[in-house]
Amino acid sequence: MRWFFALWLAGCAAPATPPAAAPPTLPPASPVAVETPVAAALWNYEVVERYPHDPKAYTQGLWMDPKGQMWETTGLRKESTLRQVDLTTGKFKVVARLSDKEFGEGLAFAAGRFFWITWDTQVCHTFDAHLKPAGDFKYEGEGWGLTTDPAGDLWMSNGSDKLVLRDPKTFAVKREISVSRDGQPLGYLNELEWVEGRIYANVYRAPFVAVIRPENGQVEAVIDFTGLLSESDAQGADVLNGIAYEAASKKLWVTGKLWPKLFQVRVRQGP
Ligand SMILES: [Ca+2]
Repeated sequence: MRWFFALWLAGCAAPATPPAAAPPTLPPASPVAVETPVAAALWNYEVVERYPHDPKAYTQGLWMDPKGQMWETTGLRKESTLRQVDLTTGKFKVVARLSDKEFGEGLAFAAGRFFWITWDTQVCHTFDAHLKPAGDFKYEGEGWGLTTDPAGDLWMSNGSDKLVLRDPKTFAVKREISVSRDGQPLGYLNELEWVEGRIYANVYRAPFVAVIRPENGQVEAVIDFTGLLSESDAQGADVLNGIAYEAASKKLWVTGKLWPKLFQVRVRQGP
């Protein structure tokens, strides 16, 4: 009985404070609160076809329209052009130029217009289907790559690990994702292309194209294009840049800045 009495005494000696509020009931932990990063696979490629490409084209944007017409934008000040390119011969027709102070970047087609962004002047120029100027949009930061998703929205890169989703009617940002490879931010994302529910992105100054899940920014795979240019073709060539995909035929093309060749490639999901 002594222990019971001691407990009773201790209870009586306790200061008269109001009973502590019951701890709040916590909601169950959300199973999707933190996503486990997936390890990016390493994918390879095979060349389906080789085509000539203007070795003076500082390629920034590449887009194949559904009728099989290739379009390309080039950069560098005083040399930034929008071109209609004949895939098989590599011959091209310049259909628009930027002012001398501007530096052209990525290209996409959405809502009946071409969208052509600039590197550091924060302007996106648009052209209608007949290539007539159709108004400009302002944006903040740099412009690097641009592509369109099946909903008709635009995805844009700015050289960081961020991709933003923009409304083609207003160019307003609807969403932003951070791209990560194996849990680490993957920066220098450049030219973009929507391919079968994924965003393919050139990684600037690397022979890699990242395969990005648009819902969470995770890099599912990296396509290693090392060796795509022969040693002789690589003389004077700059980095890999330029991806185009035609959904109906499932054909994929890649090229690079000052590359003398443009390639139709098939991606192999494995090393
Ligand atoms: Ca592209």
